[in-house]
Amino acid sequence: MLLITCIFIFLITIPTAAIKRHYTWEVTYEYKSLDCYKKLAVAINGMTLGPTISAVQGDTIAVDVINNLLMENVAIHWHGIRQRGTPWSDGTDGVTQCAIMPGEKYTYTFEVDRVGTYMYHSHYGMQREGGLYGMINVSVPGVTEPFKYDADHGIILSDWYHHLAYDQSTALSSIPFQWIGEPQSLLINGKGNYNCSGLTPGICNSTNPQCSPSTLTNFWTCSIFFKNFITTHKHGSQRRLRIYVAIFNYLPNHFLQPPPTNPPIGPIWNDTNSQLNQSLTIKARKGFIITPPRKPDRIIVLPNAQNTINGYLRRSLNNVSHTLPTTPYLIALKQNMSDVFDPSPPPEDYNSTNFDIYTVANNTNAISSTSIYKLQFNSIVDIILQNANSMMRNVLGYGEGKFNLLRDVEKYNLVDPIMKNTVALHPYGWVTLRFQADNLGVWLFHCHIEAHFFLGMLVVFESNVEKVGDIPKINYGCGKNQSHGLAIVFINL
Ligand SMILES: *[C@@H]1O[C@H](CO)[C@@H](O)[C@H](O)[C@H]1NC(C)=O
Ligand SMILES: *[C@@H]1O[C@H](CO)[C@@H](O)[C@H](O)[C@H]1NC(C)=O
Ligand SMILES: *[C@@H]1O[C@H](CO)[C@@H](O)[C@H](O)[C@H]1NC(C)=O
Ligand SMILES: *[C@@H]1O[C@H](CO)[C@@H](O)[C@H](O)[C@H]1NC(C)=O
Ligand SMILES: *[C@@H]1O[C@H](CO)[C@@H](O)[C@H](O)[C@H]1NC(C)=O
Ligand SMILES: *[C@@H]1O[C@H](CO)[C@@H](O)[C@H](O)[C@H]1NC(C)=O
Ligand SMILES: *[C@@H]1O[C@H](CO)[C@@H](O)[C@H](O)[C@H]1NC(C)=O
Ligand SMILES: *[C@@H]1O[C@H](CO)[C@@H](O)[C@H](O)[C@H]1NC(C)=O
Ligand SMILES: *[C@@H]1O[C@H](CO)[C@@H](O)[C@H](O)[C@H]1NC(C)=O
Ligand SMILES: *[C@@H]1O[C@H](CO)[C@@H](O)[C@H](O)[C@H]1NC(C)=O
Ligand SMILES: [Cu+2]
Repeated sequence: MLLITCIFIFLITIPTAAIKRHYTWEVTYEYKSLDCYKKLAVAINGMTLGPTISAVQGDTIAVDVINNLLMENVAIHWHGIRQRGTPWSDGTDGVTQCAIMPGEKYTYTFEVDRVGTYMYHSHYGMQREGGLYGMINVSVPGVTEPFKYDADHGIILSDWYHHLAYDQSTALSSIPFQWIGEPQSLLINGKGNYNCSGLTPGICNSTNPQCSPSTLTNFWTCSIFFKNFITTHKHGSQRRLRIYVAIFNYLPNHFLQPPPTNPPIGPIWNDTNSQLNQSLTIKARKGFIITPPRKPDRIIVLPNAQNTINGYLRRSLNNVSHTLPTTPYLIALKQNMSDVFDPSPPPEDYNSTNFDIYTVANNTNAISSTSIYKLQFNSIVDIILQNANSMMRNVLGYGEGKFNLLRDVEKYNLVDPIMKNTVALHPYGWVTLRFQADNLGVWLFHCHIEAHFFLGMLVVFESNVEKVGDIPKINYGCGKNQSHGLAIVFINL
């Protein structure tokens, strides 16, 4: 289980001359050996990991995405970017836009209005697992940061499976359900190292320069330490563990030399309490605190579970497994279409009296729905996640065990909570997020484990779409707004 977490540092805004940065990205499939094992990867201008977008706060980013995948759509989400005034550029297939079809071009235009380190990634099917992701670095020049450091390196970690995203999505939507297992590698900045022993060098070549560690020294400039990456996945009642080893080499130590000191022994992988303690120690720095609103107007409780729907194994929040409509919500809501999604409100609470989080019933039936949470403009919303996962929110509290509204609200940190766009939810734990619904549009809120998202572990929030400006016509074109032009059919005579 890998969580990619972005950490934000808030700095005083200094007005600078904002510029427009224009990029042209061609998306293709290429054979890559990112962990030494050769497989198809999605590339942007030939690169997997994609290019880093470096910008200054206030800049406008315009990315022309050309889909040259031939047989597959694309949509790119800019994770952590608020998209104020440009909700159509959020890049979520089925929510804000019709995915970009092969051979087509779509231009994402948005402002990077806050400093920070962000990422972008595909939001079409399970394509992110295919390698479509990269970093966004938004800086503010001329501001002295409250930390002293010699260098600033961006690090992006990701799962890497040797099976294609198609294999994975087919396995996950089969009867009987086939779990995709743990990733074969974890990549650090798009590089990893798989054990090629027993495989032919044509398939797995441990000296391929595309994989680590041979190229890591180009990028790390400072002793070696080894880091164990641990992923766990709770599936049914089994818990599986895998340890990945990655190497960061710090010069002047030669990268083939062992580290001069032993790596520190961290807490064991399943020591939930120390993970919880770590989450609790992270607070906003004095002088950079964004005080959360005192009270919520609405509380939405989202317990998560694994359920069955018509024999298919699904993931649910509050016994609802979400399915996306063929017409994107933004388009449907803007045009007042009444027959695109289920208009009834999804559940926002549940009877927790006898709900035992430690022995949740196995695969009970759930419903599949397209219903969404409509948020009143500017209202303050609390989301309580009960052992679930994954947006820019004040993180008020973490806890272990079952969330108890009367007891646990007292524990909220209303003084110096941090803002996050991705949050770790600890096993059998809960987390409360608070935000103001002041961003017009339709927003996807979901588990950031691609397979869980694929299985329906998502909800959709709407904030007054009628106030949203004109949506670019290119966002239309699917579902109810499918072009009624001639379909091109190839007939083999
Ligand atoms: C972000 O950009 C700034 C300004 O160019 C640079 O100093 C910094 O090292 C970059 N950070 C990362 C993580 O790339
Ligand atoms: C690679 O796999 C082989 C065969 O399974 C094993 O003998 C060897 O120890 C492994 N190497 C590493 C570095 O784990
Ligand atoms: C493995 O990679 C090395 C370095 O790129 C290359 O010289 C060698 O020919 C490759 N071996 C095979 C069998 O492809
Ligand atoms: C944690 O994992 C270790 C194996 O890595 C196991 O021996 C231990 O029982 C586990 N502890 C708990 C509380 O699950
Ligand atoms: C977590 O923090 C609590 C309170 O500070 C402490 O009693 C406990 O020992 C810590 N647990 C771990 C595993 O670090
Ligand atoms: C989901 O449904 C099952 C079976 O009806 C029930 O036991 C469970 O409490 C429900 N869970 C939630 C969160 O409502
Ligand atoms: C949708 O409904 C709103 C509010 O009732 C109205 O202002 C708007 O013109 C309608 N839009 C369309 C496309 O019908
Ligand atoms: C919640 O469940 C308990 C135990 O089954 C029951 O006594 C109580 O009436 C339920 N509360 C509501 C509001 O349905
Ligand atoms: C779920 O299924 C497993 C394996 O079949 C069983 O051991 C466990 O007791 C079940 N849990 C519940 C709450 O029914
Ligand atoms: C989308 O489809 C609806 C219903 O068919 C139609 O009324 C509307 O004009 C279409 N909008 C666009 C931009 O094509
Ligand atoms: Cu994301």
